[in-house]
Amino acid sequence: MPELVTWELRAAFARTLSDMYGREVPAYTTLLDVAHEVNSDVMAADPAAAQRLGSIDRVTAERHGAIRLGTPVELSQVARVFGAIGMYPVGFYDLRDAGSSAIPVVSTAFRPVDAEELARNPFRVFTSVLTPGDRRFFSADLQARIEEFLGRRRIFSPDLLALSDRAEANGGLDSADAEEFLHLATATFELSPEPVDRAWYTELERVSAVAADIGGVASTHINHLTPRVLDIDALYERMSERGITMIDDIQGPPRWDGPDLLLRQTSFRALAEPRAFRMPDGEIVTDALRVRFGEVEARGIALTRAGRARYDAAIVEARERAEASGEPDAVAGAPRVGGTGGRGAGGGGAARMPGAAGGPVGAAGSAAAVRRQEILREIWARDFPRTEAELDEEGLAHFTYDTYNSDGTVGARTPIVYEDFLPASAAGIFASNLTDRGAKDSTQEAATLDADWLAGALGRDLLDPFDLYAAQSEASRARLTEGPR
Ligand code: OOG
Ligand code: NI
Repeated sequence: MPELVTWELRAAFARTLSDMYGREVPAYTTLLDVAHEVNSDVMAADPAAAQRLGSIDRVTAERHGAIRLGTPVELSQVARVFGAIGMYPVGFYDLRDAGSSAIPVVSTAFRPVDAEELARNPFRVFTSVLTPGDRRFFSADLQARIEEFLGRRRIFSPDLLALSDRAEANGGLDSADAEEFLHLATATFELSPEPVDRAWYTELERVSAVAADIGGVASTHINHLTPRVLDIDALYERMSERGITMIDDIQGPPRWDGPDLLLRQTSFRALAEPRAFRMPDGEIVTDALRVRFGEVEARGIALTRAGRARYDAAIVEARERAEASGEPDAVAGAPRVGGTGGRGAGGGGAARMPGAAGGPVGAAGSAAAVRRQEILREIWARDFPRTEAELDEEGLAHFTYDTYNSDGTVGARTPIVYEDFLPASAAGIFASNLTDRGAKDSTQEAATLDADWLAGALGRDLLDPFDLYAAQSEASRARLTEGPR
């Protein structure tokens, strides 16, 4: 047995990454403090309810991060690094069409897959790759120059990859190797001090800030690290009280009096951080870039395909209704076009108080956001049952089962927590950090990039989240010894 087994290595990596991010992005530390406060309060009020979707130890340690890569080769390499810590690619997200902004990436999420592994440490990383072959965003000439630039950079060192392969093959690493792995892996995701080529960065920025963030620099970085909170509405208010301006909306399902479903997320905008730029004449100047931000999430029950179809339809309906009442970009939480960047944390102005417009508690920032929450709540009341039992009976959500009753019905069900992401919310998180929508020419041809393409790029199976939840539920039924089969 290696001295640190896979899950211990994963937990250690989540910690070293969190320590690094806390040192580099102080607002993240504030977010962690507030998340801890909120979680303690929710635990104190009702420990059983608080832990319905995971133990407090799991929730306290729980984080997700996000990275953005440039090429299929980089994707296959990061898959080895995450494979070393028991994280595998789950799900395909196409953000090119998921929102109203130009986001030229497709994505997956690396995470543990087995229930026991998730319970030990559920660290996950949302991982995106640039799509330079998509003509709606990039000309053939620009594609060639991007690929040339990205082909020259090396993000993952040979030492890190060798240690990763050894860890995956042996189910862990001995202490000295583990320390080296953690050091190299964490350093890979730090913000690089290397000067950024101003002209190249600006050229890519004209297409999309995301393209510049990925293809404009010779490195990658973790761009946020998200804690899990048991009451995201309370967190939103307390962050605002501390003077950190959150985006307008809590994305995903509304606050309501039924079970927590899927995932609710909100974020604060990237802070301006000093970066060195190399100007065309060779001079190095310091300017600011906004590339790292903060996000928090609350997790709910995993929906079945049928439940998810109902969710997706509800989100579309809510957006249409909000648009009809004059609020474009409503549910995605995207910024107004042409925003100047002044709405972020530290962007001046007092924090907005939620509910200031007289809206119900739980609505986020502005009067418009309050209205969007109301629309969502109306749709939820109409479309989703208010109890776990009904969600199960209608086949809308996933559960595990402990016993059968004598009449053949299930005696005790436990909801399966949603471990994945939501494309519309992800697009909203991207968009909330862009100051304009970039340029997307929809008359041009889209590149065909689907789950099979991504699996090929990763060099691994791409797992389907719905299949994973269904298998977990079925396995619990199969384990039942009493009752009908
Ligand atoms: C990833 C955004 C997606 C989430 O929580 O939906 C994400 C990114 O900005 O790179 O992290
Ligand atoms: Ni996120």
